[in-house]
Amino acid sequence: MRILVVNPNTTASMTALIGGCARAAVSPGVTVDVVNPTSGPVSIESHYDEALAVPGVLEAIAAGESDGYDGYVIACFGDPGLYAARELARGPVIGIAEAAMRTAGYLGRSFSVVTTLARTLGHAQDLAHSYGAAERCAGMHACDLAVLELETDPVARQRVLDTCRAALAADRSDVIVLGCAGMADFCAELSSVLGVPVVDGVAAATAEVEKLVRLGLRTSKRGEFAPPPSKGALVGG
Ligand code: 5HY
Repeated sequence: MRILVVNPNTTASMTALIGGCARAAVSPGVTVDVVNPTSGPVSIESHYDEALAVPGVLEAIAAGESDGYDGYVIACFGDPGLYAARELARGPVIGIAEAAMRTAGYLGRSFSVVTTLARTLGHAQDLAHSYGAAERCAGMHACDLAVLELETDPVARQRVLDTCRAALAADRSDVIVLGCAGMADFCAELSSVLGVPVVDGVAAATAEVEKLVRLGLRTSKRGEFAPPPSKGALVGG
């Protein structure tokens, strides 16, 4: 089995971090490759960033189809390009936000999302509604850290921990969902300190792709996720 994980931003160190967490989530014998677009935003923190990132995500998925990958992860909490990617791919395509929210639903009555910048909270709420997870989401909270500060700020881990603790208290929730792929390597430590399940969407999504492929399940091509109508070459593309 071969899974392709796409980091939609162009920060190589974050792609490497994502790769390590994704590989730790799969069974022996499952190959996980990780890529990021060659051009696009270094981090995705706005609708504008997300719009700029989607073409690179779709190029990676199209290349993965040519290379025969069995399934895909979109490793950014906004799940950029998820539905378009499902139109291109034969196998499953799982975004880390959807995977994390659905996984959290198995572990407690309610979950809290802890993400980076407050400006992304609305989009995360929209995703929760679109995935049918909103009624299980007790609250969404921002650390007020930029995505790349997760790697560079020496107090980032403490900031994330403090925000998780405050979220659990304010929301009286049972589970934490990490709202950024860049938090993936904080997951085990946070869960140990907080004493609650902490879900990292990178691991959850990658394990979900393995499960679906192992069950012989693929994206349905019957309706919405059928291949896009051919439009010939992109004008000026
Ligand atoms: C992510 N941005 O997971 C999101 C997190 C966010 O570059 N990778 C990014 O803040 O939406």
